[in-house]
Amino acid sequence: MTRFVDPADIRLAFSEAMSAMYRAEVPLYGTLLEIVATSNARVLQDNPALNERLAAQGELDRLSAERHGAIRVGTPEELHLMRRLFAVMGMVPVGYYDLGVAGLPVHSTAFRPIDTASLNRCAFRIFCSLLRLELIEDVTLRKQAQALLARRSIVTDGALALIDRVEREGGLGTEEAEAFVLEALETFRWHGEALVDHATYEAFSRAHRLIADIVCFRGPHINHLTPRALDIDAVQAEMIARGIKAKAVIEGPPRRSVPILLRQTSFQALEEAILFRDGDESVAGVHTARFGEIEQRGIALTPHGRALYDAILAEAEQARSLGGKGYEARLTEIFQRFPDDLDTIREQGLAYFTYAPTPKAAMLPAGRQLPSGAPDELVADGWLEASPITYEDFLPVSAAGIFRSNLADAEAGSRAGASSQDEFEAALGVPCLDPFGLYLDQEQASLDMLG
Ligand code: OOG
Ligand code: NI
Repeated sequence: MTRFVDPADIRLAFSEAMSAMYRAEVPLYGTLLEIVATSNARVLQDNPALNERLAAQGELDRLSAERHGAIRVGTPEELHLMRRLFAVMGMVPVGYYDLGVAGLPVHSTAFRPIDTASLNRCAFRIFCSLLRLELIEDVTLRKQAQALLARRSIVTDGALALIDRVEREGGLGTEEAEAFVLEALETFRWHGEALVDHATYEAFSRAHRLIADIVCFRGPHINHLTPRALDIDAVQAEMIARGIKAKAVIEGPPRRSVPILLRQTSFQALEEAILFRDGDESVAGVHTARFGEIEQRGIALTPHGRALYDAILAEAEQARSLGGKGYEARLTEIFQRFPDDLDTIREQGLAYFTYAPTPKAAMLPAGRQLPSGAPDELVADGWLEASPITYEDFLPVSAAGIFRSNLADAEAGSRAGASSQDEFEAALGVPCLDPFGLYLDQEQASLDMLG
């Protein structure tokens, strides 16, 4: 029997190759990685218990490694191709994010691993957005966009052949996996030459800067990578201290003793030199697309917890105009309504946990079962230990904030056509998995193990 390389190992090699490519192309991103590594090391030094826990979970080695990146594609066919390409690395679409409601002409999913062992091996995911061409109002411009997109092919022939092979045979051998990583990398490379002349670029830019970014280039260049920060506030402060243009506010919940969901911030997209084609001539210009981001993840919330989070955030939204410090203070104040200790969060059914027997339960004589009762009672009586499940997905309001801060002018307002998850999934060829369902399965699987 042929031995196939574990898709998680292909993903790991791919994420490392992407990181090296991005550091070479965007030196400021390398600086961000250094700041994160230094800050993470300091946190671990100050917090031996955390150090021990992460060591026990095998998380120290890849602590500061990238957790996600993002791309934007132009057509349903391109989205479909991305689904096939990421499947080779064990990444499947999870979640549907409609960014139309935030005034952005895209909708998105995240390609990610879903089982715990695979996530632990390499948690790398790709946030992938699809342009909604129907939201370009100007018909001529829309037709021009369609024509440009129809002409490009974003995956190399080599990558396509290997994707076909995985679909036919079930996997890749070592050499093929190595070849796949190199070929796949080409799709996400930066192109310093636009496909269009400067006037066309400007016309797309005026319609929306995202449209220009997606339509005017040869492929879906990776627009950021995101390492994991143990103390996102410290990294944000250090970026500012070094004169790096960081976002004014950290997206997501405020700093708390029990981190929930996801906190994110970024340095703003850089202005980069681009050559535009004007007939036979090349004309120099600039484009802003690429940035660096950091993330800090907390516990995954149940629909009930998420509803509370969303309500609080909606209330805080009005305070955005207060800017950095004012917004943070207001956010912290409003978030008082969200319980900030693990027991209360669990008892109120706000978040997901896995359950395991305590040492007391392990000492029960052979054949004796745990007493019956709800997990909460068994935790209260010292039979079970509850551990928080980490949130592995994204947040639409936060994503919109990250998008906006990286588009030179912060366009707001709504472009909401009807939300079109059905169309998105038709293009993908598979449904987007429901994140809540995945966390619930994980919680249930831990309970089923108790027998
Ligand atoms: C994606 C922005 C969203 C996140 O982490 O929420 C995102 C993009 O700019 O293409 O990456
Ligand atoms: Ni991101």
